[in-house]
Amino acid sequence: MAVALVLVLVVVGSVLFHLLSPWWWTPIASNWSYIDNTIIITFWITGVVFAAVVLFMAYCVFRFRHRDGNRAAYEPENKRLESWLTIVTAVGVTALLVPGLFVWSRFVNVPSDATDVEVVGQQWQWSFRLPGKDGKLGTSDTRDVTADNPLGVIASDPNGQDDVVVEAADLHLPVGKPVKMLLRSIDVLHDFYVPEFRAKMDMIPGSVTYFWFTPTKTGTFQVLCAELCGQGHPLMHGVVMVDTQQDYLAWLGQQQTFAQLSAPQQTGSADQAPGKTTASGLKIAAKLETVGSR
Ligand SMILES: [Cu+2]
Repeated sequence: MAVALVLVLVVVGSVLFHLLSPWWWTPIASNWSYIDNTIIITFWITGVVFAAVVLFMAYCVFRFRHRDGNRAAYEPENKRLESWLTIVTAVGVTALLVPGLFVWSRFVNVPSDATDVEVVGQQWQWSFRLPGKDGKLGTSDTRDVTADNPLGVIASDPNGQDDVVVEAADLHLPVGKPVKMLLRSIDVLHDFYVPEFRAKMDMIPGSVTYFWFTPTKTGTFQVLCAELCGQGHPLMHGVVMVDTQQDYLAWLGQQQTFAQLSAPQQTGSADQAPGKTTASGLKIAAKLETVGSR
């Protein structure tokens, strides 16, 4: 009896927690309402099945409890029950999977007018690269990463010279314009995640993964790393600011291109490269100290 009551309380508690909980999704700021809809469908199916199974268990515990003189009927096969359960399970699993397939097909089919934006993850910071006036990103290679070329842009590729490099700083995007996020990692697995955009994907050293989205609201959004990537993982934050077209162009005008960033190296400013490395190293060391003291 007590067990049956506990099972009922688990169901009632779970439903109440869901309805009254103050924690819910952040307001959406991209075109991916399909993803929210898919999660809601999944939530309803798994929620109804959870409540039905646990309440049925509570009913059985109560209804078939031990009573002196009662004997259980032995019924190893029940064709009708088995086919009924198979059909219901098949329908449920199909309803869980099919909406996801439709959303996935939209997710990986990038609109032709999407602008490329490269995101580079490394322990434990985010950097970005935008195509310059030619509209093309130059090729890159992790083997070319140095203090002066933090993203490993291949210097001999003319397409890369005008690329805008945003190292360990905020990314800006124009509102209402589709972007294709090209995701690279130069050390371990990371995962670029902005909750408001709903889209996210793992970044795998040695390959370029991608997703696309259209920012639908201006504002400042936090970037999180959604893949455990080492000691500094919880501090791997970044910022994406979605601007009006005018603000975006103003920001873009202030950014440095790969050619500009590589220029001091050629003129022989000897102190610059080691100074930069030390600053970046100190920042990470300071972050780690904070992690250690928690
Ligand atoms: Cu990470």
